[in-house]
Amino acid sequence: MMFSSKLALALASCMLVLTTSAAAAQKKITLGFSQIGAESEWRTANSESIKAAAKDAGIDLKFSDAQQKQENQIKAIRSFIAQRVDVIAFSPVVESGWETVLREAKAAKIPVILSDRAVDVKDTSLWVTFMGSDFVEEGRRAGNWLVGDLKQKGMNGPVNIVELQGTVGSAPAIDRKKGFEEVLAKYPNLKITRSQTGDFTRAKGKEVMEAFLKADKNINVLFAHNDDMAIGAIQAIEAAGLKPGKDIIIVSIDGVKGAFEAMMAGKLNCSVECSPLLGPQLMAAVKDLKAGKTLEKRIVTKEGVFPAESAAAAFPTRKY
Ligand code: GYE
Repeated sequence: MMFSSKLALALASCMLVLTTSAAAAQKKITLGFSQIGAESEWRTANSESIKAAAKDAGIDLKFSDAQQKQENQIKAIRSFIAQRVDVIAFSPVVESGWETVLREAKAAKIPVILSDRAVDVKDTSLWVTFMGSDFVEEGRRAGNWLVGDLKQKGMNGPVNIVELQGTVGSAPAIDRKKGFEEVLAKYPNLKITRSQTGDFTRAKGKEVMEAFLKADKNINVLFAHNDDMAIGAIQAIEAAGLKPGKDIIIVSIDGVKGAFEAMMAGKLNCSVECSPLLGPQLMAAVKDLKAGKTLEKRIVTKEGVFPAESAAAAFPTRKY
């Protein structure tokens, strides 16, 4: 009797261990992701990368599209907190205004990963890591490519540059401008004569370029903070009877398929790469966090520069 009750107890506890470990194995990690919207080819590729990588990693992804509105992102993050997800990640549409909601996530002990864009908060313990590109460096790369191209073309006189900025207050718009201007500062003959936001969209890029062209007959160069705005601007330039890529030199950022097509058609001169394929590294970070590992505070994406001459050779291997 003594023996059998001990055995029963051992068996019961053994089964308990088995069932709890099976439950743990079955309990998927949940990740709440707040995406900005679908403003560009880049963003669409980024969303696809995140969804595919979550599936591959067996992570339960709660994906929310904010349609370019910060208030929608804040709402989404609050709902992730209420649902008690394991990890929250988001791509902040603008840099400022995140303190309150990030403090709420911290109080709920849910770690937050910044994907693609940075936030401007004093207390950096409010997020665990920021993964994405170095946007200042991208701006510099665009500037340096331009300087080399002008030199090659023997354009030593005054050069008038118009700029299509990204979303006002966003990290890539602020930083790309900064990096580009840093290079221009060394060349007094290169001047930004007009600069306005095109909100990272084709439609806005086209509209603002139309206005630039109406007001100004002396535009030599267009620097667009992303390819989509450059592609919109190309339409405006053609509609004005000018040749994009020839009458106006165009350099933009992202390296999306549409940009490669424009380069191969001779309408875009250079695209600086910014990879949207952040999904796999995001899922790896989520798993590392759940395994109790400490993450690097900054994970930088590796990228290149594609002048038009290299477009046809690189095109078949492009993944976005
Ligand atoms: O360059 C642009 C998109 O944050 C890096 O956002 C991203 C930028 C990208 O809309 O096309």
